[in-house]
Amino acid sequence: MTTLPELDPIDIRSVELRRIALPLVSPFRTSFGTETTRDILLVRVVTDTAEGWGECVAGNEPLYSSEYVEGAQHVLQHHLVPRLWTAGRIGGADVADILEPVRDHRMAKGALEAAVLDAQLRASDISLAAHLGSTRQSVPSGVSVGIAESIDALVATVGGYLDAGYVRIKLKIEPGWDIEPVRVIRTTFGSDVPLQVDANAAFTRDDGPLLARLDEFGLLLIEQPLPEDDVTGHALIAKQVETPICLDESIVSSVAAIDAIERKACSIINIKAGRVGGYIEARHIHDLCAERGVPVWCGGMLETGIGRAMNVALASLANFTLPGDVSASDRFWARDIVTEPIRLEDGWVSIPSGPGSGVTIDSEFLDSVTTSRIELRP
Ligand code: SMG
Ligand code: MG
Repeated sequence: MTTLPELDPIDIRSVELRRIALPLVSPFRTSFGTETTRDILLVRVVTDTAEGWGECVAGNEPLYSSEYVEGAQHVLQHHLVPRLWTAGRIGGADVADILEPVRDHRMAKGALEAAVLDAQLRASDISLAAHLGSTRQSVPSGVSVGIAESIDALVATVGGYLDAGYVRIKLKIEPGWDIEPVRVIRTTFGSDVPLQVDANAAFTRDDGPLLARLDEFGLLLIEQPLPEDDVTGHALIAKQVETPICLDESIVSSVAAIDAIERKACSIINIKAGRVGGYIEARHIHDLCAERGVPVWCGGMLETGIGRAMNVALASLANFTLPGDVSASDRFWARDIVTEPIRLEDGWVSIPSGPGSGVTIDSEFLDSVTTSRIELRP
């Protein structure tokens, strides 16, 4: 198991569960649906010396995975936060063990762990990046492009992101929006643009020959072509295509990561802290992939500046060798809820260096987008 530097434990006085509604700058369509406004659950942990924030990546509906925001709030309120009250002084590294009796609900657990870790790191004056073992000051920024209304609209959108400086493009695909969009993007922007696709589980075991038609376009990877639980199916697809298969939804833990690697279901892994239950498990998966020679990259879940800053810190670890979905805040938000939104500088984003996540909440704006708030105490 990954060991991180020891930090002094903290005394948690209260936990706030806050929901905000934040409209996206433009609708984001994937194979499972279209999002226009995000209903986001934030977790705030208060101690006598510091406070910490975590962001829950569960979606409005259980479409990306079985978790969804209302369910995450329920499990946090009734099953996860109460377990902290009996644990005494703790730190971020204790949270997973304390919550272990509760099955799954990794996005909810990850948000709580992030808030505890953020508070603890702020109390210790250490950045999340330094704590996780960051090796860089900035990371290259990739952008995820939704399924468009038309091929022309897709070309315009991708052109805009390339002009903005994004160093890697990911196209969302689904049956019927697969070969053609990739072909047109390649023809329009050339073969030098680092390009990959993400199916969000929309294909079947029979689609090997179709997916093999993507080989001629020199993609970095094909992400999650089949359903989450079909690890063997991914291994079958991997034998039929030359493009590396990358798993996202299937990798819910370090155990799942090792299983997928050993079964040759993927040769690249997308790491999302929320999907695996927190940044510490994410770091553990990073380490075990490094030991096995499997490159990783940092995924995104349309986070606000809180989760985005933490993702960027994670993405600065050594084995994150492919550009992540760590785009600038303005990729999704007209205004972020933090005072230092993530910005693109020549296609790269900087790793926040301040304590914890390194970002400061814009309290006035946060209050203006808040839809509900509850405070939990021992
Ligand atoms: O945050 O840049 C982002 C979004 C990246 O495409 C992205 N995420 O499957 O990788 C993925 C999707 C999941 C989010 S769709 C709700
Ligand atoms: Mg994905």
